[in-house]
Amino acid sequence: KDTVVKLAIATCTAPVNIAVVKYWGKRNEDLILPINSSLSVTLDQDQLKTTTTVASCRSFQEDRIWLNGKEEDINHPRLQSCLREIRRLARKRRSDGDSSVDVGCLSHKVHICSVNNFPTAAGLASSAAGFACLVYTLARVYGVEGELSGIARQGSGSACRSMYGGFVQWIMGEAEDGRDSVAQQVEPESHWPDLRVLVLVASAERKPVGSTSGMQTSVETSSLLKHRAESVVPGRMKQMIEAVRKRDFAAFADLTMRDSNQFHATCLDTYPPIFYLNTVSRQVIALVHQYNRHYGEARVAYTFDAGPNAVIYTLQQHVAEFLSVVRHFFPPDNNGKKFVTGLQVEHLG
Ligand code: 2P0
Repeated sequence: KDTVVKLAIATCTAPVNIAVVKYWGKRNEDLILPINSSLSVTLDQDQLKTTTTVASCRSFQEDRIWLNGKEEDINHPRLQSCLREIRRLARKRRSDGDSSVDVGCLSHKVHICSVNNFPTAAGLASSAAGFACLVYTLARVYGVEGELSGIARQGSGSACRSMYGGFVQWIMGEAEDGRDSVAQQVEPESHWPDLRVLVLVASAERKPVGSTSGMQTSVETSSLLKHRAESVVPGRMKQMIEAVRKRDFAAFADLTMRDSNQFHATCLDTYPPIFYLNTVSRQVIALVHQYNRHYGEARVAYTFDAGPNAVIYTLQQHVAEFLSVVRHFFPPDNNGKKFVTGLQVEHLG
């Protein structure tokens, strides 16, 4: 019996989320506390997602991590924050009498293996799905349940929103220690079944300025960002939640596009300025407005994160027609279109 080695193992998946009210700027860099609340839609589990396996074993000498098959540095401060906080929570729950916490595992090292099902060429932020998945899977191995978005937040801000499905808000909170800066589901995924997401890839290149350093410079230099956080986002969050609750696509689309535009305006107001959109992005913006104008109503909405690729929100009944319009104006080249399971990812020209 001495040769039996106890191994605890869990595999989980977490999807990417796409914000319609954007997070941009921190008030606390270490705890990852934002200057404004944000709201996003978490994609389906069968779309863009991260799959993570965590194994814990007495014979492991050290914590280790592999991302997409390549071993990475486990000492990354944000990884360390997540590991430390989950272990701290597990110990606390255990001392509070929660018998589902696996005490044996707690003293063991972990091996973490994480893969994305989408090509990095799609240029979509993977840190949200990645840290959400890591925190959730670690929690499973240790037997911890309940509110974990505050820990995922410490891996990457946007990760806290991927801890829930459907329509999710990240409440900025007020506490200095971040205890009230957590994600909350506004409506479940089943709430708006005909809402669709398309990803239009305008460039597969790496973004020139990463989100973390980009938003830091914006906080330091952009007065527009301060105005946005203090005077625009609070009202917009209320309006967006109402649009989602009522399934009012026209209002949802209008708020989504305005918020994306204001986020990119704050990037331009940052000094030196940050340019995430390119010529193709601007053509997509013009096309969407022309398409909506043609019908006299908002049928399609664009939103852009820290890169030139457009994420399109529309309703199921408009997908085929809008895609045919996109293909007409951006005929696929020889590299052609790419499809990611369940979600249409279209490469533009
Ligand atoms: C968002 N983005 O709300 C916004 C819109 C990009 C543009 O959240 O420093 O990778 O890890 O907290 O979460 C990207 O920022 O930054 C992001 P960190 P994160 O989705």
